[in-house]
Amino acid sequence: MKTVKQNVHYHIGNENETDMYSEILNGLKSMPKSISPKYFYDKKGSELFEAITMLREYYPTRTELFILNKYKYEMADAVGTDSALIEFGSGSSEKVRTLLEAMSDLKEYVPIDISKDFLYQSARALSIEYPDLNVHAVSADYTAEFEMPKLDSKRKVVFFPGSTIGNFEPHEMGKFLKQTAELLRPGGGLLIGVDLKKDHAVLNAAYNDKKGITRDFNKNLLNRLNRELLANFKLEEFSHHAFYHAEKGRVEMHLVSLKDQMITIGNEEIAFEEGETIHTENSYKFTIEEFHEIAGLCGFTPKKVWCDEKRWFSMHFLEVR
Ligand code: AVJ
Repeated sequence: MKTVKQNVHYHIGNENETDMYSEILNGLKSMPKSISPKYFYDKKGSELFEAITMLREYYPTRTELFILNKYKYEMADAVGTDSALIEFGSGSSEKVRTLLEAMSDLKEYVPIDISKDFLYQSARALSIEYPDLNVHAVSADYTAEFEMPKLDSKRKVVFFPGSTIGNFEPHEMGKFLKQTAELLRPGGGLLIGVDLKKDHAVLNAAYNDKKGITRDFNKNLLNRLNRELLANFKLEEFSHHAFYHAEKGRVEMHLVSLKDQMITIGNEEIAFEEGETIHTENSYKFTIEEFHEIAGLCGFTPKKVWCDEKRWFSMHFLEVR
């Protein structure tokens, strides 16, 4: 039997300590009602998000991949030759493959993701494709504290694509960036995808696609609560509402109750008024200057920015002071 050379190592960075039921119940008892967007991504939700990234109206994924592919050699240069590349929320490690095309000398790649089985499987697959790369898969919630494996490289660079940073509230974003700066140490780098402010019609269309995939993605959250938390939401009694809130600089997604109704979840009851919403996501948009200012306050010095021609999406390289 022929064995395939693999340099893949598995680590537990932290254990998930949040209790989904109490967290969601808290959100549903709050005024206004809300649920964290992290709960979108069960199996069906991840598949629906994947389908969203292929929609004509949803420009971010396609645009970021275009920027990555066009400037991968400049990005590789910024990362340098004796750096370990650490990816937050690596998923299937699809985007990093574009970078790796320009980084034949990279020695260590550290994908970090909360969904352990999928992470380990993706790390194994990547390791077969790149037999000389040391892959350290870390199962962890990267927004909390986690333990890093021991690395050989002199410098660390975090890769954080997808504009996932837009899901954080301003105070969470600050906390996250400071925590990342601490992990990286002075001289370390951050390569991050940031979605930009633009024509409101473009933003509204991206979260209200014609095929209704974003609607299904939003409403799938109710299916998940029905299944996993023994709730009894009727999907036809809620509608998808997504819009750009210019003053707040964010796209908001909500689920709107179409009538006065009572919902059971586990052994609790939640009352909804007609028109009342569950706020399910914020997706903040930035100008390049706004992002530089926030990152600057958190210990980073902006080094380089890459954009598409329309300036719809940006990728930044920053260094810890
Ligand atoms: C994965 C958080 C970047 O905010 O655009 C897509 C998720 N929500 N359509 C985004 C999402 C609705 C996406 N992020």
